Amino acid sequence: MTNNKKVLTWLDEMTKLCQPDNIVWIDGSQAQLDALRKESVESGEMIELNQEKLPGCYLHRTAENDVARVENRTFICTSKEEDAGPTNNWMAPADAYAKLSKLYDGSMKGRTMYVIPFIMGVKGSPFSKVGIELTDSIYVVLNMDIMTRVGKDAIEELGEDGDFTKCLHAKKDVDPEERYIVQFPEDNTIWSINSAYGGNVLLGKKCLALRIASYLGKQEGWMAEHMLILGLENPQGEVHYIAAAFPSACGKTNLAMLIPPKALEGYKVWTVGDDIAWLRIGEDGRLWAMNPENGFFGVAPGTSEKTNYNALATTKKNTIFTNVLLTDEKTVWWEGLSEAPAHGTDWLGNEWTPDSGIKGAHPNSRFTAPARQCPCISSEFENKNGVPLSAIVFGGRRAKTAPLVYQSYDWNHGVFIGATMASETTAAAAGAVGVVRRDPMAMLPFCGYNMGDYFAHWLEMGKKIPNPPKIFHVNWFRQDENKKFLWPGFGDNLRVLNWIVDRCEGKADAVETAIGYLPKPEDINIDALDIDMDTLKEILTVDKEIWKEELKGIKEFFDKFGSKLPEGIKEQYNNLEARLG
Ligand code: OXD
Ligand code: MN
Repeated sequence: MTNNKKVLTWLDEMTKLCQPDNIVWIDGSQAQLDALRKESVESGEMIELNQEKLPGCYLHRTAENDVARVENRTFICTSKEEDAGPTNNWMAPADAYAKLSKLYDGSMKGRTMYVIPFIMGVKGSPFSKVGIELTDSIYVVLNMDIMTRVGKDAIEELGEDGDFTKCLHAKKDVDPEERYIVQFPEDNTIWSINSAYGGNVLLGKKCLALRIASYLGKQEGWMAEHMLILGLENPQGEVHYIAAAFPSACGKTNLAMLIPPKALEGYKVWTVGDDIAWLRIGEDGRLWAMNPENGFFGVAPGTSEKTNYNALATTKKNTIFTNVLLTDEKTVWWEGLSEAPAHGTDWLGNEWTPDSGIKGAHPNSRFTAPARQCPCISSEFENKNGVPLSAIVFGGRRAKTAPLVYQSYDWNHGVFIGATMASETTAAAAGAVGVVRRDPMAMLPFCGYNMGDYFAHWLEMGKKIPNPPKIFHVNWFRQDENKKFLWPGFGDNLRVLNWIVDRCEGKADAVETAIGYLPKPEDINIDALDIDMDTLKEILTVDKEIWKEELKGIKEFFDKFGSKLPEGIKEQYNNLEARLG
């Protein structure tokens, strides 16, 4: 399919290593993909769902031990350990290649190796990057076809001499003890072995679009961020674009696809991306954002018509479900979707009833769905130039510390706010509840290099953007003394986004506090909301004593970075300390 010598040489090398019986190039044609779907159903790798109710939809079950990303098996392999930094696992590249080569050796004997050329981004866009994934899994091929742009277009984009990310995946025995997800940023290479679960094997997503891309972005002067992108249209038809980063369990997908409450009729939220944003400085001096993905790899449990109508609607056709419950009529179900069916087959393939005492769908079960099927997909989703950002929003789940919303004083202060992002653990995750986890820019598991250098890159970018987006922090999760949530969240978060946009437009006033600019309570629209002014005032308070405690946690976290912590961040820390008195 290509004469690109770099591709052919690498393919030859990897073929000798993995020794597949056959090699199949994925051209992206429907005929080829249909044949693969048929083959995977015949082999049992996928289950065809009820084609009347869910046309083009399939179910896949992973191994019981292979249901999530594995951060402790994920490595950043740079020549120098300090370039991976204190928050990443590190191996020397030579050691990693040697160790993993033994595992890949002959791993595809008796199997087919699929060669998937793919583009992260739109063909012909200055943002886009090409990757080629070699895999022995049809599930990976079919998911990559949804999540990225695969086939001939990618080969054309690559050209005769273009560079690409070399992605190698072998399913092998799915042995968790020998599972590795390894990034070699200096070689633009990703090696994944012994897993067949989405985040570990769809190498365009977290591995390329965040870990490798963040490294490339630092070299090339752009940014790869773990952010949703949305367009907020006001009743006058004007659209402002916002990118937002949240740790998990903060409602990122819901925000990306927000449905305005009745009281805010005339507003619309358009989804440009639900997970990843690549940011570049535009010719006009603004920061522009593009979603490099082509689909959503969303968490199923909790998704319902009520919580996220748009996400659910996106999954009604051409979707691959992973580890959800199969109903007797061959449709799908998960906890939080609707009333439980009386009988079905659980994610492990066992007979299930609501009395089984275990969940029907795995808590991290997923849907892989084409973004274009989303009812609120933005008209700019495939714009080669991306969309210009008015605001960047960071968020976290904090019971007391962070107010509903605040704005940074300037770019550097905004970088500090992102770098000190944190969330309190919920009962959904194993371990103690309410423990503060620091997750700078929600990039902790996804930054492909030393996070100290990453903060420095953010500060450097700020110097180069003539007209930067304003930076905000939100917290939908403030609680009262009885642990009751004080803010309704979901669609009503639009009320906060509106204040953010008003600030960007210079239309709203603010109160200057120790941590940043806060809204005047009367500037947040609470029409038709079951919330009174006193509650609103409460969630807009900043308790200096709590923030002084917060400073200690921030310091402890920053100390990890030693001399890599940029002066600009230290300065912001000192400023905050001084403002808190
Ligand atoms: C995801 C994640 O799956 O951030 O998007 O873990
Ligand atoms: Mn994510």
